[in-house]
Amino acid sequence: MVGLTAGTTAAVPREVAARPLAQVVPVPAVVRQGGAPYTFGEGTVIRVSPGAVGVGRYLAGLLRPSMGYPLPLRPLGRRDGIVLALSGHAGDLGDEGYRLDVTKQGVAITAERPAGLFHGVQTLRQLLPAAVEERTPQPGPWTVSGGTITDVPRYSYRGAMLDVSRHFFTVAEVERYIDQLALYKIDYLHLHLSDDQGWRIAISSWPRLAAYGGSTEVGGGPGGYYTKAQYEQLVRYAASRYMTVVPEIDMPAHTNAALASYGPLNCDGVAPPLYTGTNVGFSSLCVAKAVTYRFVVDVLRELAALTPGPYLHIGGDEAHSTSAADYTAFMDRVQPLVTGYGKTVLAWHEITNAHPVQGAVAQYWGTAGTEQGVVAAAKAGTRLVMSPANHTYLDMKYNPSTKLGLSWAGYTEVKDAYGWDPATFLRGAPASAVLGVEAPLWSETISTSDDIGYMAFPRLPAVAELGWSPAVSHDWDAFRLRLAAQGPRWDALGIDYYRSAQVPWPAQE
Ligand code: NGO
Repeated sequence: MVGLTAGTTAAVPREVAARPLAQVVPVPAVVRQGGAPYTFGEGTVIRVSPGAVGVGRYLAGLLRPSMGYPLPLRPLGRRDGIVLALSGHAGDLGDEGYRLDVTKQGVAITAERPAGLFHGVQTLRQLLPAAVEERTPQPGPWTVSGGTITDVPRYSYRGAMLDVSRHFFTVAEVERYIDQLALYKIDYLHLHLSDDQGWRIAISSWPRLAAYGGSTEVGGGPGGYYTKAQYEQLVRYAASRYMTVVPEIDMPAHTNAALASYGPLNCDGVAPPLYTGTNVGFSSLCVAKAVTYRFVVDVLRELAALTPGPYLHIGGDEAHSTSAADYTAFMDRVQPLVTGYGKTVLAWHEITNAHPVQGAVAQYWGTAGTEQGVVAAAKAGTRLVMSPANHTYLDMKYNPSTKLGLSWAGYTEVKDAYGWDPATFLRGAPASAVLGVEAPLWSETISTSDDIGYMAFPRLPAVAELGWSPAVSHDWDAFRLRLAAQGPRWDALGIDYYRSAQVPWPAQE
C-alpha cells in the first residue's frame, strides 16, 4: 500500500514503485487508478493556460531543485508533459476542485479556477517521491501512477489559526507555516493578532498598541509586531498559496495589551502593567465609555483596509470580567461596525450569548457538543466553523509526557484529531450551518517554527482531511497508512513532527 521498497543499496533508488493515486492527504474524492504511469525527464515541459502562469511557476519552483530538470513553462498546445489548464466548463469542479489525469504522455491538471489548479499541484506533489521536497538534486525516478483523480472539497472553509500574540512569530516563520498548510489544502489562515500578552499589528491612529503593547510576550521575551507593510506581505504570501488571511482582534476580553497601552480605555482610567503570564479572563475593555468605540472603530477601519479577505474575527471569548449585559451590549454594538466596513463577522462561539448579526459566523471551540445556545443560533442562521478543542486544538499535549502544550481539553493524539465529524459534532445543529473546520494553534508554550511543526504534525493533516474529503471516505485504518507515507516528506521538509505510535511510519534511514 505504502509504495516503499526494501531496496537499500546505494544504487537502488529509495522508492521504485510509483505510489497509488489514492495515497494523498486529504484523500481525493474520486480515484480511478489504471493505465500507464508518467515519468518526468530532462525534456518535460510545464504547459499552462494564460491564467495559470503563477501556479506553473510555483510548480516549477517546487520541482526543479530536486529533479534537476529545466521544466520550462510553455503555452498550452500539445498535451505532453505537465498541463495546467483552466477551463470554465470542466464539470462540477467549483472554485477549488480539480481533475488530474495521468497517462504515458504526461499529467494534466484541469480546474475552473487557479485555486483548483493549485490544489491539484499539491496532489501531484504528494504523488511524487518524498525526495522531491529536498532542495538539492536527487536521483529519482520521478514516476506518477496512471489514472484519474476528480477532487472537490467537502467544506469551503478549511482553516488553521496561529496565535502570534502569546509568542510573536516573524513574517518568515508565518510564511513557513503557510507553506506547510498549503500542502494539505488549507485555505484560511486565521491570525490571532491581539491578546493580553501582546498587540501584534500596527494601527496608525493608536500607535502605542503595537509600539508598547507589542513589546513583550509570554515569559517576558521581546515580543514584536507586524508593520502594515509586513502584514500586507503576509496577506500576499498567503494569497500566492490560495489562502485567505482572517485577522482577529480579540474583544472585549483578552485585551490587557491594549489596556496597558492607553489608560483611557480602562474604566478607572489607569493603565495596568504589561502582562507576560498565561492566565485568561482578567481583562476587559470598558464597555460604557465612548472612547472604547472610537478605539474599536479605528482599529477595525484600519484592519479592514489592510485585509482583502471577507472576514474580520472579533474574538469575544472568555469575557469573564465583563458582565453578561455589558458583553451583549458590546458585541451588539461592534458587529455592525464590521459589516459597515463590508466584512463578515467571525467570532468565538460565545457571540451566540449576544445577538449574532445576519451572516455572522461563530467559531465553536467547546468540547461537549451540547451547547444549546450555539445550537439555537445555528438553527436561526448563524453559520459555524468547527474547532472542538478536544479534537482540533493543536496546542493540546499528545500525552502526559509531551513537553510543549496544554492539557485543559485533554490529551489529543492524532486518532482523536481525526475521530469526529464536523457535521454532527454539535448535536442538534443543522449540518448545513457548518461552513468548515479550523485547527487553532495557541502559543502559550509555543515559540519556534520547530514547536509549530511538532504540534501541527501529524494532527493538522487530520483536521485538513476532515475539511476536504467526503464524509464517506472517513476511515482511520486507511488514514493512518496514508499519513505514515507523509513522514518522509516531513523529514525532507525539515518538519520536526511528533512520531505518534498510532501511525506506522516507514523506518527512518
Ligand atoms: C482557549 C482560550 C485561549 C487559550 C486557549 C488555549 C479560546 C477560544 N480562548 O480557546 O485564550 O489560549 O484556550 O488552549
